[in-house]
Amino acid sequence: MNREDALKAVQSKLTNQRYTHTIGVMETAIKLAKQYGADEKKAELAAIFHDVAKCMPIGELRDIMINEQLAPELLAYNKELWHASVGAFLTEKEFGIEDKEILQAITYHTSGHEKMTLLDKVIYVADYIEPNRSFPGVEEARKLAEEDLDQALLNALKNTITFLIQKEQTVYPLTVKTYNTIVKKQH
Ligand code: DGI
Ligand code: FE
Ligand code: FE
Ligand code: FE
Repeated sequence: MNREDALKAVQSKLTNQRYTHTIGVMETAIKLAKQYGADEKKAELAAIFHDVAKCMPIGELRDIMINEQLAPELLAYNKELWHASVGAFLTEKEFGIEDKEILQAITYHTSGHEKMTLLDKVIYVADYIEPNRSFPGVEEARKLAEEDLDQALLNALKNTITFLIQKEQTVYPLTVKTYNTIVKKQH
């Protein structure tokens, strides 16, 4: 699917703000893919579809998760995580994108996972630092992404987990496993 058709496909499913975020992730993902040698076309498509399910009603997300038996363990955790699995499902079933690397990057864009590929990392980091994001620490996160993709990934996971703990929210075990895997590689 070309960029124009992909953008048109997701636009009707997203609020204006979420669409703007998606464009930002797309541009950032292409830039990171160029810099770190990931497939730019796959980065573009994964970025365009990564949040395709983000604006759906929670009940609808839950129904799809149950009916399609997508990651049942996710249902016991925060609903913020559900759009990633459902997004990958819709990207394949509704929009016909069958590339497994693209679908995997979408599935794990919120939690990460233990064996992240270059493309998975590019999407995870692009989602975190795209130009429309503003939160304390985003400048540092952007600087790290220019220097070292793994450091940028670790920083984003660290901040996300810290933020969740501060708000006394549950942390999905896979998010912690991802963090552990990266820390172990560093030492
Ligand atoms: O969809 P986006 O807002 O672009 O970004 P995202 O899909 O990376 O993250 C969505 C939200 O999910 C964000 O507020 C952080 C939260 N999140 C990430 N990992 C976990 C999590 N929430 C919980 N409860 N547990 C996690 O492990
Ligand atoms: Fe998301
Ligand atoms: Fe993210
Ligand atoms: Fe996103």
